[in-house]
Amino acid sequence: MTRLPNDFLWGGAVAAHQLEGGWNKGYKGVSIVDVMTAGTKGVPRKITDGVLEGEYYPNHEAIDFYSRYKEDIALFAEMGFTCFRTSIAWTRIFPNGDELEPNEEGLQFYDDLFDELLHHGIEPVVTLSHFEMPYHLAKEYGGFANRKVVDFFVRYAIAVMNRYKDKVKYWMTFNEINNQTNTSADIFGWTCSGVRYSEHENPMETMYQVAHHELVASALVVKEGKIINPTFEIGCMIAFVPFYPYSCNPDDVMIATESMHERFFFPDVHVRGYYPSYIRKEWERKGYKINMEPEDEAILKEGTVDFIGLSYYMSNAVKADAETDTSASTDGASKHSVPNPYVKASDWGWQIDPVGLRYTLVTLYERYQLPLFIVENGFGAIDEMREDGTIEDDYRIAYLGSHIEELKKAVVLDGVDLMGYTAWGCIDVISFTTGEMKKRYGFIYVDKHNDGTGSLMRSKKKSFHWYKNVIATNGEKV
Ligand code: P53
Repeated sequence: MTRLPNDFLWGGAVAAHQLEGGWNKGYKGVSIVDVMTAGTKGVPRKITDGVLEGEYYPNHEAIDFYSRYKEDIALFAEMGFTCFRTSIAWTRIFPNGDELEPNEEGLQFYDDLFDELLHHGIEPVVTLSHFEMPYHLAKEYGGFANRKVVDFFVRYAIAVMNRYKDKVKYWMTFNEINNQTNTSADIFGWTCSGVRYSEHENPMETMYQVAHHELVASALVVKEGKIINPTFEIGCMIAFVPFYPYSCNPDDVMIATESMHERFFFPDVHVRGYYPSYIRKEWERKGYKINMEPEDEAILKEGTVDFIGLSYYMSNAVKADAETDTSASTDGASKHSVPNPYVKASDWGWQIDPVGLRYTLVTLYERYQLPLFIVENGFGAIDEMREDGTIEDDYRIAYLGSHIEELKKAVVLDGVDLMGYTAWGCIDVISFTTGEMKKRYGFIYVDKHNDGTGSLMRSKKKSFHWYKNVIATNGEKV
């Protein structure tokens, strides 16, 4: 094969909370993201105790996709998307999370959304949990630290998989489930699991307990999903920021290997259905006691995933004798991270490395031999609209183009089985890590600003026309 396969899926990716808005419409409940304020580079977002008067919560309105999705989907169709990745807001379906019956208005919203996509020949790719569990479950139950939340999640997943069984074929369970291995910044545990690790006596031990609950929940959902529709393809989703050894000093190489365990831990369990030896050894060494039910071992084994969804934005380098503070970092760094002198960073400090994408694909494919799906990749930048209304985002075209070139090598030269590519934030959305609007990823510009002002009008950027051509030529013209 010298080209990408003809059925390669091309599209864009978003998450419900980052674009829908309508945070209290259609009987939607308050989600964990609805209590997060806006930050900026180096200034973390605050997590408030409920929705407070006088605070600005950027996700409450976001870009109002909730009422404008038809217009936006028409633009995606114009670019030639063959798939579109979004998430279902759990709080639209079960507003508090512990109800027995789903909310019909919420279910209807996604019915209409998926119908609109299918009408344009766009395949929906759906994440069940993308940083938005009901706030009630975080506040009253302690989030996924509590085993009961597994049952609530499975109930929610079954409700939507049943409802959309003839509309959605591709599913993923937990978005970037591995973000929470950084327990020193509360945003990650909060958004992955509704847990603030800083409040726990031993954050890492709690993190593994939470992880176990989510891995069991994911496996149960895979099992149930296959009963609902055996043709479902159900994957996991990992934020893959590879760690390179800073040098060929064997100590650096070994620290990179150890650091990569942070990346492999979750997919190792999702794909193989059991805990890897290095984790069992870590638990033993540190005296961690992770509570497991007798049936869990079988559940993990029987609920392994069909494919691996991944996000790729950057790489990281580690040095054995470095000490880094990661408490305010959003760049996938570990305590041994150092800047890589061979690559440049974005304005938000994310290190740009297209070759790292091929390295990631090859590494994952050789380890797991499962189909891979790049469900996020993109470049967050400040875009300037000119007087005539045009936006010349050549830097974004350069970023995406160089990454697409590398993914092609992974398929054509290395034989990686790659299902598709969805560019992150195909329309400008609220930044996850900072809550800003000015960190933009889109092919479509949205007139909205950090302070919440703006007309919400949509405009095509230069990259819109570029991506359309990439898709039309199945990646040949980059
Ligand atoms: P924003 C770290 C490393 C790679 C991906 O982020 C990451 C992160 C942050 O945890 O997150 C993903 O908007 C996430 C999206 C998010 C996107 O990256 O902060 O799945 O929800 O918007 C980009 O620039």
